[in-house]
Amino acid sequence: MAATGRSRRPRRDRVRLPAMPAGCSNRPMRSRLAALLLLTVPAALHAQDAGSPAAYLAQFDRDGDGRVSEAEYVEHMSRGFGQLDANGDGVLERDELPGGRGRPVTLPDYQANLRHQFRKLDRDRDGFLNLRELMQPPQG
Ligand SMILES: [Ca+2]
Ligand SMILES: [Ca+2]
Repeated sequence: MAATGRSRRPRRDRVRLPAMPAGCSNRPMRSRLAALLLLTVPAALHAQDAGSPAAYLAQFDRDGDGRVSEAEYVEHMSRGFGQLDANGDGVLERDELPGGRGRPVTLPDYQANLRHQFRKLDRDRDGFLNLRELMQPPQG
């Protein structure tokens, strides 16, 4: 192992968010992932609606410890799934997806993606999202 300051992360572990929702659809996997991300990304956007970042965090923070655990994150973000799942069958069909495109997404798929996103947001890897981590764009 090279003892340079920063180690290389395996590329395959990184999921890049499209800056624009449209655009990247060169592969089916891609567009599906893009659809998943579209469902889960707008955290920071919602926060502006919620009034303050702290109020936004409080929506996640069930146990009131001022930080968001993975379980809290997945639970809260999964509500969006329930809202989108108009017929309540646990699958987001194409017509239930934002933009009306992409492949069907099951709740386990969706939650796996949320966990993945949580790990990316948890910059200091303490297993919780603080306010700053929660509010950052889900990249890097
Ligand atoms: Ca908490
Ligand atoms: Ca953290």
